[in-house]
Amino acid sequence: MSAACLAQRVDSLRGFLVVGNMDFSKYRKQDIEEKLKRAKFRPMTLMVTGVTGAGKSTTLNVIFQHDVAKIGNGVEPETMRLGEYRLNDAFRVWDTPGLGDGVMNDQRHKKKIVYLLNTKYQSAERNTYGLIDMVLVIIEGSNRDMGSTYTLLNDVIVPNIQGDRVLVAINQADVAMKGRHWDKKTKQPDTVLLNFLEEQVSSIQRRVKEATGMLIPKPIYYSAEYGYHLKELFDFIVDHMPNNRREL
Ligand SMILES: Nc1nc2c(ncn2[C@@H]2O[C@H](COP(=O)(O)OP(=O)(O)OP(=O)(O)O)[C@@H](O)[C@H]2O)c(=O)[nH]1
Ligand SMILES: [Mg+2]
Repeated sequence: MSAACLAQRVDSLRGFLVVGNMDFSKYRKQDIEEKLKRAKFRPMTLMVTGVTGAGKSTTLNVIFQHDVAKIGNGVEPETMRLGEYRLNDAFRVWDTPGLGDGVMNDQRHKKKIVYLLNTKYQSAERNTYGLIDMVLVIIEGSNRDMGSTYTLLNDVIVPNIQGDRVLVAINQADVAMKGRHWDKKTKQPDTVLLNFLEEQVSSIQRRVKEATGMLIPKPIYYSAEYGYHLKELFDFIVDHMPNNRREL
């Protein structure tokens, strides 16, 4: 076996260990296919966005079960380019660079995201539609940089895609209370942290409404690092898939 092949095996094994035997390329595939058939478009294309260090790339790596996206050290922004990943022939995801990376870089990153949100394709009937069907905004559980999240929502997301195509999810549930009340063995929060996360969900939904005017579905919380609520994250996305193409 070549070194590259071995490395890939190790990577996929790591993903396997994190989320058990969950294979997201097959999970709810039939359901997704049926939704797309009714909506008359294919594939479903999701853009993942959020401030730098929120865990966008980590989330994609566990869903795809190997290292598709480069993960940062939490200080320097890691993803600098837009990148497309295919989970299967019905579902694609675009990873994006995170805001909160200094004024100049943020301008550059915003431009890339706006460009992606305005990228069009032509259907067989020669109508044009937006490439991105839906946006997932990832927030980190500790709420370190909510200012950048609101800037992202207000300056980039709201003006460029319909609000009912936007979902918010809270990652890093394990460190939402600085690592307290998280059981590393069972990979679960205790009741104190659970209550805290539930409150956070309501407060973020309310704060997003106040800051942007958008009424988003109740966000879910998860931990990409521990594979906690990843199935719920995927369900959240599939359950909110749009039922038509995006007019542009
Ligand atoms: N504790 C904890 N750390 C996490 C979790 N998810 C990601 N991280 C860590 O957070 C850091 C940043 O993760 P990335 O996935 O690179 O973040 P990103 O959102 O892609 O960042 P940019 O590419 O810079 O926009 C890494 O050190 C991850 O290991 C999580 O659920 N819990
Ligand atoms: Mg990244």
